[in-house]
Amino acid sequence: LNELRNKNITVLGLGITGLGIVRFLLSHDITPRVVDSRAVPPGSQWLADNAPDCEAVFGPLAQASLPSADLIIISPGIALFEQSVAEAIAHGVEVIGDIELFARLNTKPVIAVTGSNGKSTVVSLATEVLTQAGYKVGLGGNIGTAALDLLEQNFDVFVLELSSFQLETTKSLVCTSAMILNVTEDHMDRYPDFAAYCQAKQRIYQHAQHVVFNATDNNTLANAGVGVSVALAQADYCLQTHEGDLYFAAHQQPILPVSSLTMVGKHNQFNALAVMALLEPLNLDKAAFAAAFKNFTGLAHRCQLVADVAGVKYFNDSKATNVGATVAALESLTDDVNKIVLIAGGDAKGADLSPLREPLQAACRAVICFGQDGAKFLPLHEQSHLVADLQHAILKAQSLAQNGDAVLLAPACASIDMFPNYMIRGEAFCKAVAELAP
Ligand code: UMA
Ligand code: ADP
Repeated sequence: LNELRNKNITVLGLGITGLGIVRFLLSHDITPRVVDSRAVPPGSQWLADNAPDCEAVFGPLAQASLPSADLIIISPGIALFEQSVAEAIAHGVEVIGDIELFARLNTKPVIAVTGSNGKSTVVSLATEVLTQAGYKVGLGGNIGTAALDLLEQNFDVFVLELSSFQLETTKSLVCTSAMILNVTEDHMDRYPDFAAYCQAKQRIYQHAQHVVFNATDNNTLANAGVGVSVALAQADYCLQTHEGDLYFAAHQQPILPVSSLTMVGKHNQFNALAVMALLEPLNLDKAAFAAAFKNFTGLAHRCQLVADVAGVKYFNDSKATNVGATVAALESLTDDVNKIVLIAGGDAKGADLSPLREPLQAACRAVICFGQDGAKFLPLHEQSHLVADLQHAILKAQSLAQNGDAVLLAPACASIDMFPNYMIRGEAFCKAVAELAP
């Protein structure tokens, strides 16, 4: 911290992350300069009310003279290749993220998770297990709480969900345990290619003491090739039949029956195994896992059964904001329903949608699409219909779904073209479904 005191610090971005950084620095009597390209960033009112002495520059970054800083602490929503940031880096300015600052100051164990899908579910379930085991857990990062807001709250252990954006600007994080759950295409508007996205995720393993990877996804392997593997079959942590029942097993030992997990779907069984593997170094009692697996019913907007209208089940998976998550939803629902009418579309973030073709062909009666990139779904299924908005999509889906089918909102796209975020999109879906006449 003393090192920071002598520096001219610019906090770049004033959203959740930026506010976390500013609050932390101010609490240590360090007054940064605050810059955001938005005219009125989310934290501007807080800053005006609580830190009127902080110099704030809101608006085009070119006017913020970033190269004059000694240190820029950047928010994950701003790319390092952004021209003004790139100029500052070329000028020799050190640029780090909030997780890097957290890492430099933290002394507690960190369990960290990245991946394209399942991060929030895995960190939330891990937190529940640790809580059941009596730990005071600081859960934060990409899941929504800035890590620096947690740092000084006297937690026993931190569980961090880390995005590729956060990892890009992190180099000192020592993880007690770390995992890349999976890597499927996402955020292609922020990376030159898929390899660059994978590389960003790999940074989670840099100083990890216990590496966990997905045995079915080579992109999750650490460069050194070491680690504990997780998969539904043939891995250190996998499913295993024991006395006629399917079990979550660790190193060939059955630990708990799969029926002890309240969450449904194969991907959630994988997530439960991931949690067990991640927490291996802590040697927790089996009872903590049993209690957490039972209590944890899953997060909202992830493959959530919303209603059953005239023999058709409606699922809200608004958090399926990329192709991989939509494929997981289709695969996990096919066991329980006849055919699926999928509602998809929004901002595809530059993704290649073609990997959806086969799962759509296998599982779907029809595809109803809408939004900015809705038309891109049309060639993927012969029964596809482009409609104006989510409301029309639900009505069209209802008209096509048959008894025993599911209507699934799993858009494979971000919501920002038509909604403030995926939660509001999911809530709009739930509300419209509630109003459907049987
Ligand atoms: N922005 C500007 N100008 C700026 C700063 C930001 O236009 O000067 C824009 C960004 O492009 C972005 C938005 O503002 O569209 C928010 O960016 P931010 O960096 O201010 O975001 P925060 O509010 O700090 O929230 C971030 C994460 N957001 C992103 O990485 C975009 C949150 O994850 C995270 O919960 C929070 O930090 C706490 O760690 C959200 C997210 O969408 C849920 N993450 C992506 C994902 O999960 O796919 C990576
Ligand atoms: P993230 O935080 O990585 O976005 P979430 O737990 O919020 O992950 O889930 C996001 C989406 O991914 C949801 O649609 C969910 O059903 C799906 N999902 C959850 N776990 C997995 C997994 N292990 N593999 C693929 N998809 C998954």
